[in-house]
Amino acid sequence: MLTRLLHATWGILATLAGVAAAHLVAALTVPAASPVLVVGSTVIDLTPTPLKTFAIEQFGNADKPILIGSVMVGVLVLAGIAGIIAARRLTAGLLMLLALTVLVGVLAMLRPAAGPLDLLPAVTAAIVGVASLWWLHRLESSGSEDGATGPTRRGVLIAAGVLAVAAAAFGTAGRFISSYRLKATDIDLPTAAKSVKPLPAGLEDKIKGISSFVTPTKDFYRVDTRLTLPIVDADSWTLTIDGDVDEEVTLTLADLYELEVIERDITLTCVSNDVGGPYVGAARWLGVRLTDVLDLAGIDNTKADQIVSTDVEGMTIGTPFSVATDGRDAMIVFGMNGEALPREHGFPVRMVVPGLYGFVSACKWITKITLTTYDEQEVYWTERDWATDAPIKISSRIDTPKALSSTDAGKTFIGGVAWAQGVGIEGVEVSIDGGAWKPAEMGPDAGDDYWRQWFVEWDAKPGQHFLSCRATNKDGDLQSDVRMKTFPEGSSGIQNISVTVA
Ligand SMILES: Nc1nc2c(c(=O)[nH]1)N[C@H]1C(S)=C(S)[C@@H](COP(=O)(O)O)O[C@H]1N2
Ligand SMILES: [Mo]
Repeated sequence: MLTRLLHATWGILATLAGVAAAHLVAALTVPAASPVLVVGSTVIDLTPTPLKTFAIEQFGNADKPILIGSVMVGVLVLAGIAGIIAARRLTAGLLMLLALTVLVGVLAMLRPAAGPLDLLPAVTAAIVGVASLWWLHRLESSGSEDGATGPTRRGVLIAAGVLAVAAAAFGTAGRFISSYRLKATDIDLPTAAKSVKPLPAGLEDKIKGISSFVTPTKDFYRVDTRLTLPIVDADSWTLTIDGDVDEEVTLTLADLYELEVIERDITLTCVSNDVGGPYVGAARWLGVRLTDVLDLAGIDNTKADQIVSTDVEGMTIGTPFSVATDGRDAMIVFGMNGEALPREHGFPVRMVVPGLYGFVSACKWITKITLTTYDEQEVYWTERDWATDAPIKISSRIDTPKALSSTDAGKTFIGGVAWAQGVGIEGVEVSIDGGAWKPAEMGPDAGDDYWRQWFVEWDAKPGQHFLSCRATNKDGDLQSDVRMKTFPEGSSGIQNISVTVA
């Protein structure tokens, strides 16, 4: 038993050294081609939609660390088995390890937009992993053949220690290099042709716990399929407009800056945001009009009904052509809240279309815009049965008090935010313990594409209470009370929270 454990450890150590060396090589070349991330991304892409929705809703932004952890555990179990097999038949154990790295290599190359460099980490893992396992077993078996246990045993242990230290060093170096390369790059942003007024002060100073009127960039929700952030170089980045256009064009960042630069306040929402959920944020976006960009390629004669955005890694997002070109402020964005777009949110350039959920509009790290039809091309989410045309539903959220929290009895506030991008929020009503709907006081209005804060005063009496809110847009449409799940076109229903007053 003990020897088995030891042999499993050899397999695990050899694999760790291989994976860490590969991670280092990936950090220097293509970070996303690191073996654990390749397996993780494949799992994400193959995960059935209901499970993915469940993971996003249950684990929130912890879904990725949980996934990486599980992949790592899976890999190490297989590595342990390879170690045990190698003790019986060295070739068989080595072949098993090799087969694992070949699988990683194949998965790496199957990723959209993969280039030859993507193979390098898997090759590194194969060489380092297989050589390490061979080394450990050779040292060990040379010991047992001689019958000399002492010094050779020590030799194996020293070798094991060397591998452990090497793995830790490779891993740390990889992390260090990645984080260095991920540092925000300085770019000189242009200013908007017509400067927009600073936003009025929000209610956050008055109503403790309410979402701030502008979401600070560092707190802005992040939803994407990626395990590592793409490192895109702003100087060599280009945006190509192709497909059913008069003439294909390719633009640099400097070319974009030549167009009329606009700045808009827009609230972004994820289709995976359940009633009362966190995947919504409001920011001031700097960029150019999508239609100005499309006009450079010429779209007067186009028969396209879908705009497909492709990111630097080949991920695709499809936007209804008629919606994006109906006069709303659909944007190609390079600035967020007065700074360059952070890597998390699409550096150097992304799309933002007010009124459409992010998964059908807000492609980050965009590099190509293709005018096509829904018949001709399916994109990432529609391949997974999500809706193609998904307008954001009227919605409102209670930020304070928090669901299931306890509050002191006495005068307090119930407050939150509401959004109805494109039409704008007229008002919000609140119901306490199922009582009559009572209008809330509204915060400032920064335009129809932006959310509004709201609050009511509440004289909270001891006991358990139920609080609900609902919004009305400027067309007089009331937020739907029909309960719908996030899949396939966004949640609806009335948030109803329970709080305890003591
Ligand atoms: N390239 C790319 N762009 C993407 C995604 C993605 O997975 N990859 N996710 C989309 C989704 S589902 C949403 S809700 C928004 C979220 O943008 P944020 O992370 O900046 O908040 O980005 C969209 N753009
Ligand atoms: Mo989303």
